Amino acid sequence: MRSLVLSVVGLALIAGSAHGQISELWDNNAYLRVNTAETGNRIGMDRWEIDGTNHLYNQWFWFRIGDSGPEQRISSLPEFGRSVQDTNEFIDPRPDTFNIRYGSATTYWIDVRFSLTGGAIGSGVSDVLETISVTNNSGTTLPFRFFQYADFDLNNDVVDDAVWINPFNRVWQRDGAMTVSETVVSPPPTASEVNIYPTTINALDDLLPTTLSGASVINDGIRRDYTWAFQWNFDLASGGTFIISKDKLIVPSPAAGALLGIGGLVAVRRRRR
Ligand SMILES: [Ca+2]
Ligand SMILES: [Ca+2]
Ligand SMILES: [Ca+2]
Ligand SMILES: [Ca+2]
Repeated sequence: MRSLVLSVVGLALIAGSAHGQISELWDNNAYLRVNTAETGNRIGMDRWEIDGTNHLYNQWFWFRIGDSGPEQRISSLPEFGRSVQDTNEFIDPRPDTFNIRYGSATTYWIDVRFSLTGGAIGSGVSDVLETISVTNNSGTTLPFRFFQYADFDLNNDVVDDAVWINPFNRVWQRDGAMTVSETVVSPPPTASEVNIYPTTINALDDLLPTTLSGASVINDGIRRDYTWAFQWNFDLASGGTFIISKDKLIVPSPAAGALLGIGGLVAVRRRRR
């Protein structure tokens, strides 16, 4: 009996180590890293460097089915597969796009895709396009509560000036002249919050069901370690797919709050000529 238990534990350790992978992307002046092996708070996308300066502690995804019990990290599900791709070989022949699939053919798939676009060397500008797809394979409708959590530490130090979400589908965080913004292209989230590390990630990792608070701004002149999160609640019919599309942009300009998406990249470049 004891040896049977030990061998089961051994198999679990081997299965666990298969998740121990780091994926890397590069494009022009930008570098992005995804570390799904991490079991501490710095899980998932854990590095976004622009012109050699890191601006990200981490970003990752949690979910719950129904309104009771804890959330779980998507990386606690079985990893079905992952890949990196080069989508612009004539501009930059390194991998710029990351895909990963969690889940199973009898429950659900959770697919995540990150596409990195760098700016010109020295521009301080970069963009990440993100797509999350949840597909229900279970044969019954599932009430998903899906969470995105982001902890940017701009300019490679933990404290930043301010963070705000408005109107529930855009977020900005600023440190001096550096701003990160995110636009949720579709669909609008059900709830969101800004907070101070580690309140939100502790809520996502605890044993209770979490609903984001709606707190929309922290801008009182005190520099702190800010985080933000979005939540989507959706009933997903068997065979259905729910797709979340969004865009993150880092720009070295305090006016970046008005400059969202690729249009913002173009505007900044034009103004600098
Ligand atoms: Ca490339
Ligand atoms: Ca900072
Ligand atoms: Ca929780
Ligand atoms: Ca932070």
